[in-house]
Amino acid sequence: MPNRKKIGLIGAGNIGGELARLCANEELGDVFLFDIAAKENFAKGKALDLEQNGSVLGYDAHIRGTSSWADLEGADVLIITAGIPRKPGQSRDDLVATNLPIIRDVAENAKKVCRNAFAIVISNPLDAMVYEYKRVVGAPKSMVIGMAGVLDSARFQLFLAREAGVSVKDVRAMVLGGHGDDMVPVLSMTTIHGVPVSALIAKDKLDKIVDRTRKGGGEIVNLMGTSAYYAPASSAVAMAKAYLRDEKRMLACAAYLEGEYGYRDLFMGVPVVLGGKGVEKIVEIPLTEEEKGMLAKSAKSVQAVVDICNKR
Ligand code: A3D
Repeated sequence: MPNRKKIGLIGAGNIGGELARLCANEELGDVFLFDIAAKENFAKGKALDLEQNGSVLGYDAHIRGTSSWADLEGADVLIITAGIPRKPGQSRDDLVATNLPIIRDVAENAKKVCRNAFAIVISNPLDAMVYEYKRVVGAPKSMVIGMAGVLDSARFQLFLAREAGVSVKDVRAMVLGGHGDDMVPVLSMTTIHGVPVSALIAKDKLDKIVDRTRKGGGEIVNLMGTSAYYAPASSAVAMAKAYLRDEKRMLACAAYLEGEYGYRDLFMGVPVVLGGKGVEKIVEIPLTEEEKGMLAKSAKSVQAVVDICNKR
């Protein structure tokens, strides 16, 4: 089946299951839902349920649950959610101790069986985990990316739409920087169908929305006791689709920086053009002095977590 793409989903938990459903529904390729040996049957069960779902919904995708890396041989795309999600009261950075060894294990195996795959990392703390994945695999910067900005921008857009009383479809916004509490919602570039958002929403309301966006992940963790998974999965699938279908989408993603925005040897959320060659371009947009300051603060936080990882 030379034309069928192979998609490896590493981690068959909440996001992994939703990723499999979306990839199958869009018929992006054959899906391998991977988890640790203790959860192989769980992954197999989810895969079977989702294949049967295709008979009802009318999609035809092969979905296999597995705990064998050999099944990932030659995968075109890997989406990595392996690790634990946050619990109420935890920060994303609290996950380093658990998720760092997991991401190293995943990267070591990916390096052996599918080092050329376009890899999208979702595991938290995102910017440090995607850095570690790239470091271990030794993949080119165009082929490794972190999912956060699409999700954070989606949250920001929703809150703005609800406040302005308009459809979320008409709000355009981008959230840059690290995937932490000091992420940078770029207000200067945010519009409602081309109209600057500051003309339609009062400053005090905008400030509250920026704050809610920054804490958007925590809000859901506090409600559900675990991380969000529908919107995170949709965000990653939008990125995978941009690669598989050479869509040239401009999306906010955690990309490896080599001087862009004044940062080097760091993954952080920036606008990128995603197409058939992976990260085809990092787009440098003009930021206000205030936004540059916020980005600097965010970069410092990301670097601090990377430094912790480098010492372990
Ligand atoms: P969960 O439902 O617990 O699934 C994670 C799965 O990873 C579990 O089934 C584990 O068994 C599996 N796993 C553990 N170790 C390995 C390993 N070595 N190899 C393969 N699989 C393994 O979590 P989830 O799906 O809700 O979240 C997954 C990750 O995404 C967490 O780290 C979350 O914090 C993160 N997350 C990130 C965002 C971003 O926006 C970046 C949003 C939401 C969640």
